[in-house]
Amino acid sequence: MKFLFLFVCAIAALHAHYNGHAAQLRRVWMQDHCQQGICTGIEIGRNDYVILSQMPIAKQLMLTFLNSSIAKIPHLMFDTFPDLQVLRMENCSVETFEKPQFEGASNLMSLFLGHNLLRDIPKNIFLGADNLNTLHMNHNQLRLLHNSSFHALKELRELSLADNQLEQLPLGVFTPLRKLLDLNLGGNRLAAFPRGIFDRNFNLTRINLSRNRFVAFESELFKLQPRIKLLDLSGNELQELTLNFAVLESSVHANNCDMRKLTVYGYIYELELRNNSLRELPHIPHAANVTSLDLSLNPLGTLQGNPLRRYTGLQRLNLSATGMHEVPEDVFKKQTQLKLLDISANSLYNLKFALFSNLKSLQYFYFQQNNWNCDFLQLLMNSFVKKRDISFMEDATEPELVDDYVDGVACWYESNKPASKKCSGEGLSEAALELAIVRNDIKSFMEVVEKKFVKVYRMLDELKMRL
Ligand SMILES: *[C@@H]1O[C@H](CO)[C@@H](O)[C@H](O)[C@H]1NC(C)=O
Ligand SMILES: *[C@@H]1O[C@H](CO)[C@@H](O)[C@H](O)[C@H]1NC(C)=O
Ligand SMILES: *[C@@H]1O[C@H](CO)[C@@H](O)[C@H](O)[C@H]1NC(C)=O
Ligand SMILES: *[C@@H]1O[C@H](CO)[C@@H](O)[C@H](O)[C@H]1NC(C)=O
Ligand SMILES: *[C@@H]1O[C@H](CO)[C@@H](O)[C@H](O)[C@H]1NC(C)=O
Ligand SMILES: *[C@@H]1O[C@H](CO)[C@@H](O)[C@H](O)[C@H]1NC(C)=O
Ligand SMILES: *[C@@H]1O[C@H](CO)[C@@H](O)[C@H](O)[C@H]1NC(C)=O
Ligand SMILES: CC(=O)N[C@H]1CO[C@H](CO)[C@@H](O)[C@@H]1O
Repeated sequence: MKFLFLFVCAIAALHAHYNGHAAQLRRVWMQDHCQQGICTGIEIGRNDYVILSQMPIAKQLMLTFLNSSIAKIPHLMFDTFPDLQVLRMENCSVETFEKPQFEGASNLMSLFLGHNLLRDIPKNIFLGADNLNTLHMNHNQLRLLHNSSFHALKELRELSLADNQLEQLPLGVFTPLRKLLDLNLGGNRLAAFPRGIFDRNFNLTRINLSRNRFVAFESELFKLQPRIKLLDLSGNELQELTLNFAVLESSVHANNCDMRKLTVYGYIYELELRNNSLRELPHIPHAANVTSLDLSLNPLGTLQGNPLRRYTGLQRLNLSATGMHEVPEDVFKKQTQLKLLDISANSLYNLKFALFSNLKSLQYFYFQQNNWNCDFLQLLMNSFVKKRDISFMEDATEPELVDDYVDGVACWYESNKPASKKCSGEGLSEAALELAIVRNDIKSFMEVVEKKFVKVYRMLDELKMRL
């Protein structure tokens, strides 16, 4: 009986929807293509009207489509698989939705439609999928959303719209998503949000806005969210950022932003600020609560004026490639809980041992890719690193004009002094500093030259092609 009903429906729908179009009625028997929930080699065109089975197939909870070209989710999908909870149709060239698309999909919990060709999420399209929990539509070609694109998704927890072409969002678009926890809008073209766009999403805790075009960010937008766990603002055009949250529970990422100044009010525990233009440490009244701080690839220079004194709870600190020529001896005085310290890829020649006196918890110390004096480095290894059984890293690539290695870490002898003279680790001669700087200049000069050569060769190749 059910089959008959289905079939009649199908024919009726066919007439209703495709009157005048070159619609094709096709049978794609799922049992021929699917094994244990994995379906391969299915082709469904834009105008096909497919029947998937003679009977509804019960107890099929998950379906994954591979190597298939499916212009649209078959109309009878959820009639054929009434128990379906997870549907994966990624990288299947899905280009459009059909209306109604999710009728009977009330068991559907997760829908993965990433890496397809969708351009639009029509109004009210999710009617019927009222228990959907996870929706991924990353890597499609979405440009615009409607204010009712997500209507009916009152149970949705996780939404990814990453890597689309969204430029603006309409004000009511997230309103139906009362339970939304995790929103990924990374890799779009957003420059601003309408004020109040998240005012109904009280449970939102993870927000990914990386690789967009934000030049400013207003934490006002999230004034109703009591606890933010993750905020990713990497790859935007922010120059100055002020965050004002009650609690930022775990992490803020703001890499590659050209950011010069950061201020955070409220509590924050992890900060990843790699590859920005920071010349000073972030200003954080509650710095004592920060446990992890990544400042690598920022032009901080030598840390004068004891800038870490308020960061008393730090456990991980990355100062790799921050342009340090020396490290002031009292800079880590308050870091008694520091477990990991990375000062690699700077221009350090030696350090003062007083630096280590309060680093009682240190377990990982990375200092490769510097301009170490060999005598100092030997001393550092023997009287600190190995003595305390601290992990370190070797130099992976051979630096220019290297003199020697100590336990795999490159170093140089001071050319004007006998190599055997023990370096006390105290003081830093002007000449040595200059030498270190010159070495660094040579290093970057070589890099530039190499890049230029690659470019010249590429241009030559292109010329050849054209001739
Ligand atoms: C997908 O197709 C390729 C070739 O077209 C084939 O090598 C591969 O095994 C197929 N994968 C599956 C899971 O069927
Ligand atoms: C998508 O599938 C095609 C074959 O159907 C394959 O060649 C391609 O690598 C896949 N892309 C991704 C991102 O999975
Ligand atoms: C949704 O957008 C339409 C125009 O596309 C507008 O007329 C309507 O008022 C909007 N509804 C809400 C709730 O914002
Ligand atoms: C944010 O989303 C992008 C794109 O999907 C991803 O590469 C990145 O890892 C995400 N960030 C975090 C912190 O998960
Ligand atoms: C740093 O960011 C710039 C763009 O701001 C990018 O071109 C570069 O590859 C990044 N470097 C690293 C090591 O991430
Ligand atoms: C912040 O750190 C202080 C001192 O370590 C601690 O007493 C306080 O409970 C922390 N506050 C939060 C919200 O984590
Ligand atoms: C420190 O930062 C550099 C550059 O971003 C990165 O390569 C390195 O892995 C980081 N160190 C640790 C211990 O994570
Ligand atoms: C999972 C979760 O955080 N749920 C909360 C969502 O927000 C409501 C209030 O709007 C809370 O009552 C829930 O606990």
